[in-house]
Amino acid sequence: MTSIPFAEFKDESKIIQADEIQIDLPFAPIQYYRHGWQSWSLAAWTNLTPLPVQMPAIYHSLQVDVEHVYKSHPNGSWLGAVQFADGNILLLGALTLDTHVSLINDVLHGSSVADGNAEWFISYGQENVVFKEYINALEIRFPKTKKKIAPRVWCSWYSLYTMIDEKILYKTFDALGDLPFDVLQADDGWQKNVGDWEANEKFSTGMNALAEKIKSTGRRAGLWLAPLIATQSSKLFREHADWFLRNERDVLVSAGFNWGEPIFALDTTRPDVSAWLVALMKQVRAWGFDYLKLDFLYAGALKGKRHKDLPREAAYRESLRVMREAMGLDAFFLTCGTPIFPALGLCDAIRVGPDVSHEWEKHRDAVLFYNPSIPATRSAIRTSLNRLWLSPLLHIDPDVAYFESQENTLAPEQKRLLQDLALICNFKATSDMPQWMTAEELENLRAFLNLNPQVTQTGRYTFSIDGRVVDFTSAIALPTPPKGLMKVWGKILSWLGSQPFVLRIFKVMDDNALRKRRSGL
Ligand code: 9PG
Repeated sequence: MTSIPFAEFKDESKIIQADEIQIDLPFAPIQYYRHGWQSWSLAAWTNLTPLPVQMPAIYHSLQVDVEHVYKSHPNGSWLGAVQFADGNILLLGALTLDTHVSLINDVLHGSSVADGNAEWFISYGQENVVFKEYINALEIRFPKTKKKIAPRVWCSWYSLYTMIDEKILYKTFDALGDLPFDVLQADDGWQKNVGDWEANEKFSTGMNALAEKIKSTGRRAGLWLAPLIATQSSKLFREHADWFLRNERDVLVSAGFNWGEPIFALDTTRPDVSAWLVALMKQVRAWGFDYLKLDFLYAGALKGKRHKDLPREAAYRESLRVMREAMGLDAFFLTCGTPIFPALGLCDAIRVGPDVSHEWEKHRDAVLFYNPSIPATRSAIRTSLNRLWLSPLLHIDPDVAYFESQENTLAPEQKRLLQDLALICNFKATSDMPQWMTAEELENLRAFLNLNPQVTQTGRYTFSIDGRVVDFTSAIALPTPPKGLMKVWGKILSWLGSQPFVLRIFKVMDDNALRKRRSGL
């Protein structure tokens, strides 16, 4: 254990090699910066009282780092920071993977599970200066890939969800007319199953034809895949059960529950799995797609007994390197649901928050479940804004913005916040169906896509965009944790929400609502 006195980094930041490190805080802190493990995990400045454990537990492996979810002290992945009453902050941030930071009784602790090579950056001072210095140090360890311009993307997810077919997509691509999009991206719904990455019966003319259709409109073709997971019902899982990650007791490691069934994680350190991933990436490129959104990537970094005995994040990073090489540097590579640090330097863009939704916030999810990872616009804005400091390293994707009001309950000012966030991140995407939009909304979308505003940050959550003041404070606060009967009610609902049969009923209801939504198209 290495202990670093305040005097050593008070005036100048410091880099220290140590597997375990601790810093006695010089003053009492008032806030802690928690940095969640993957895209969908919370990043936020919070007070020092423990946060409730987010529910339902069935989603833990899919939303947070399960290895740390029950810790009550403020903690986070790779870095942690405290703020003092005078406004200054103290940051302890790793420069290596497989590291974690916690605050226990006014002592910041950094720990590592990869023995012998952990390295830490320590700095004290003004928040923006400290994070800038940290980024500079990170950039040396995780050199950025040559920065491409972030394309303007239309993605199918946030309107049609899994209810896509080639007829509706082709119609939509035509209806997008000459709107200045660079990429049209098909999301979840084209594949036979999660794990079986072939066109399903709704894409009967095949994936080549889909890419061709997109390219005929003058845009690049984008595709969603979740290459590191498979559902229980997939052919991949049934035929290659030995490819999937198991724990020390030889039990399959859960990668969560989605699409109405359990999902499992590939052991990417197996040579046969790695060869399969390479072939998959080449196949997707051969179909004609060169914008790849790879999703549910956290599964590659779950704890388990791997073929090669590597720390879990190192194993995951190696799988990203393999996929990156196979897809080629000329592809635009967006990682999603990804542990943040292992992806640095290997992708072009990273999703930095949970999914948006056509609702601001659901009381059940935000308050009763205390879950900041379930899709909701407010949660997406909160976590993305708290990860803006990453932007010098790579493109940061705050998820899509909305413009239409037919299928959307966001207030105009809430939609505006999402649009402004996209301008600040300089990553513009939407899923809005032109068929649902008024002439005015279409013009707003066009103006947004054409805009390259002057952005200055004026405070932690305030900005000036071409001279206009934008304040995100209303999106930032976390709900007050439920107490008494509300807490009990939350637990009951969460128990119900962890029952596969209940989740299947919800899925049937969601699918019906979706079918109704798209019936007019
Ligand atoms: C496709 C989608 C979209 C979306 C991704 C990802 O249960 N969850 O917490 C959960 C979070 C995110 C999520 C799905 C489930 O969405 O972020 O853009 O591609 O997958 O299935």
